[in-house]
Amino acid sequence: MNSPETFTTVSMIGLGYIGLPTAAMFAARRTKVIGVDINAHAVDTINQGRIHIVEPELDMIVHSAVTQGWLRATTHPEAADAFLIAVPTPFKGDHEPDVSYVRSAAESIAPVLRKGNLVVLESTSPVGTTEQMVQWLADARPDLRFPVDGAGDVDINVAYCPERVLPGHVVRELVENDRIVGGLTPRCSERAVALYRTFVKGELLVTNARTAEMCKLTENSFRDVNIAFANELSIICNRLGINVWELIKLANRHPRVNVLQPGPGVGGHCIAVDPWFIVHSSPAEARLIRTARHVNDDKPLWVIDQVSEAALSIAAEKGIDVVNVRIACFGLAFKANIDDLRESPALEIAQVLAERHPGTVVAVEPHIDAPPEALQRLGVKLVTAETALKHCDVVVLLVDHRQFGTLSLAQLAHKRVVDTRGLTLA
Ligand code: SAJ
Repeated sequence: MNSPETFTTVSMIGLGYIGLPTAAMFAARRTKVIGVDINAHAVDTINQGRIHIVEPELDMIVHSAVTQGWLRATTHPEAADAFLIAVPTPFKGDHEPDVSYVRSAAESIAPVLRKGNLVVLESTSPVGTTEQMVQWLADARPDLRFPVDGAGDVDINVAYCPERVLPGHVVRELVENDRIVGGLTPRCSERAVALYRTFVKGELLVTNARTAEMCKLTENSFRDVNIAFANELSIICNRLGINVWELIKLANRHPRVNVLQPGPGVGGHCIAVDPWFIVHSSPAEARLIRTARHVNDDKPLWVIDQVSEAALSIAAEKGIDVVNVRIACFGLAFKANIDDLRESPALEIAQVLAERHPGTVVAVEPHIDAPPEALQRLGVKLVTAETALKHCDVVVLLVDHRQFGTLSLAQLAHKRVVDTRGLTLA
């Protein structure tokens, strides 16, 4: 059987926030990469040496990989030595994991698989998905032997290796972070380690596929539970008249305490999604993990209530109708110093406020050029911080962008401030 430790051609299925940077990393190490995506626009953009996502440094790496011929994108899988799958795994209905993109990806590569190939799933997945994926591959290719039920003598090696990079730092973290490699057999792990060694400088830690799947879910659930703790504390402290940011700073001086930061809620589509995969697999047992999700999901509503209270008191002071109170939302992104508005609690809050106060809400978001459509429809304008401060009655600080660090207390004097990030109180 031909199962080399060197991989001449790697195929990346899914060219999004993880797939494209990973493809670029292999290409930068002079491995031939065939990138595959169902999005023809993404494929065309990449083939022109450009990128369709925002990630620091990635544009230059992709540009040189494409112009030097190491990276090429296509909408149809082609033969390769290794296939990596990085497609979305959202949830549907009542937080039920949707692995249909993994299934489509597996079925799309099945016809071009050859003896000696390695297939690695990178998408965040419910426990058991890698085994399920092997079954889909085996059903499509009965002529090949797959590592089903622990079979050792196989034609195709399969492993799970979750990504764990932080948006905004992807290029560095892809190289430096340790990674978990969960092969369906020890030989599968060995080959996956050899593949990632192409560009990973961090440690490659070997386990089985189910543990690797659960490890990824655990990392993001750990963060979610800890953010929920901080968010709950912020609500309790508000009731008790305590500055939560000062409190956390003081508590964190204990050598074994490290409380995270409260915010307007948890955004992005990793931390707010992945814990549900654990809850779905063990609904009776995952009590804390489920509650943390609810605490974080409810936080934007609490912020909206705070803004409504502030607006009511301004309206009473000025003798105007509450709908005419002018509100400025500082930040729309899901976290600091990025332009990513996906699943952003800040955006959700701005939207509800704009519905309640038609025509009087403005947004300040230094990382985008125009308000997203949902806000445009509601008449929300994007303005500078200066303009916002000049015209508004209530300032809602939603994202701790670097640019907002320079807001002075003098500028905020005479305003009602709802500070969800501790920008004025830290
Ligand atoms: N947040 C807080 N308080 C905090 C930290 C974060 O409110 O103290 C909020 C952020 O504002 C944001 C959300 O949580 O709305 C998520 O931000 P994040 O920086 O915690 O994480 P992501 O979603 O950008 O990336 C996470 C990372 N996971 C962990 O840190 C355990 C990253 O390493 C993963 O690769 C990524 O999820 C993923 O793709 O799964």
